[in-house]
Parts: sequence; C-alpha cells; structure tokens
Amino acid sequence: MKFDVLTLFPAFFESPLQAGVLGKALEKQLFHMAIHNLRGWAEAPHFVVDDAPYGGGGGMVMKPEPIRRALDAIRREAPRSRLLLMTPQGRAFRQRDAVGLSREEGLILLCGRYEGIDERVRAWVDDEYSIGDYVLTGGEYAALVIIDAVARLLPGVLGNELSAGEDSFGDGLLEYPHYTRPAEFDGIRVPEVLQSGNHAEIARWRRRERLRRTLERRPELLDEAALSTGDRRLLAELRNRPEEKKE
Ligand code: 6GU
Repeated sequence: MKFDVLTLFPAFFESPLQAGVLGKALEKQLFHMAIHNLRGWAEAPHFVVDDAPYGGGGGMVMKPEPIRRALDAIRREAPRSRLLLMTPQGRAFRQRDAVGLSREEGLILLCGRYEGIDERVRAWVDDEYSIGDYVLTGGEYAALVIIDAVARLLPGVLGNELSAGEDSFGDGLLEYPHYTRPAEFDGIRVPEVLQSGNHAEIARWRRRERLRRTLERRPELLDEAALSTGDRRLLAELRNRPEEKKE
C-alpha cells in the first residue's frame, strides 16, 4: 500500500508518521508514504494556491490548477490509487471504510484548507470523507486519522495479527474491560473469572461485557453488529436486569 498525501502543510505529517506503530511499520517498509507540498505545483514567482471566492464573502478558496498539476504528477506514479478528498461535507468515515480502503493498492489523500476547495476539483475524486461532526482547521487531521485506521489493518503492521479484528468495531461491538496487575488496586478487585485460567469462561465473560458496554454506551451500534443467537439472549438478559448494568 502506498499513501500519497497532497497538502499545504507537509510538516504536519512528520512526527505522527515517525512515532509509534506506524513509524516502525514504515521503517520496515510494510507500506509507503509520500507527502507532497501543493505549493510546489503553484506558479512562480508567487506560488499562489488560493483566491477569493466568486460571489464574495469571507475566506479563501483553494485554486484548481495547482491541485490538477499535482494530481497528474502523483497519478503518473500511482495510476491505480484511489483519490480521497478530506472535507467536512464528506461521508462519515467508519471502520468498514478503513477495511475497504485497506484492500486498495494505493490512496491519494487530498487535504482541503481555508474555506474550501474549488468545486470543480470534486469531479476528480473517488470518495469524500469527513471524520465526524465537528469543524477542524484542515483536512490534514482527517488524513492522519484515515492513514492510521487503514495502515493498522495492513499485514504485519500490528505485530499481533489477532489484534486488528478483535478490537472495538471489528465486529461492531465495543471492547471488554481490560485489567493487569495488581489484582487489587484502589480497593477494586480484578474480576475472579479473569484469574481463573478457565478460557471458555473468560471468553464468555468478555463477550457478555462487550455486549453490556455497547448496550450502555453506544446502543445504536447493536443494530448493525454481527450478533449470534447466544448474543441476543445475553442482550435480552442485560436489558431485563438494568441493576447489573452499572460497573
Ligand atoms: Cl475532513 N476537514 C475539516 N476541515 N473538518 C472536518 C473534517 C475534515 N472532518 C470533520 N471535520
């Protein structure tokens, strides 16, 4: 997988992509990254990338020509990459999008800034994504979020191959509670079952806790979660015994 990012702020991507799991994966060349400075495709001598909006009003709009030239150059090297525009007007990015995108050969992430981007650019993109219902200063934050969510699904990136599928949203449920030593802290004991060594019991407890958490915190996720008959029975129990719902 190759990620090409087109941005006015290339420095933004430096440390997030060096630190942690993604930094390690990049060193091992488990995927590839190129950060392209949009200003490099603007015209000398002033290298203007934005202009006032037709119709007046505040803010500036990103000009289409530098974006076109940049995308033409990036596409020459990555002709089959999917082109994603980061914009608050996009579709909300979800785990299932991360899974779908992780199967692509490459992704080009175009980061919008200023008030917006010339409308004609939208005709060239494959998908438009937002990362949530709040306003950010630029698409760079969204691009980093999407790169992380996709890259961690790529083979080898998470050392432990189990972890990607097991976490929250992999099957549409939140995670179960985690504990490590000591067995008692602040007067709160680690649940006995986790110390029992009974793996079937532990698996049952964890499933039940995942259902409980999702019911308590994000009940709307249950509508789309992959639930077995046993899960549905557990859920009915949890719904009928609300006193047990509080931790
Ligand atoms: Cl992709 N861009 C901006 N500027 N704000 C956002 C966003 C993107 N997604 C959520 N808010």
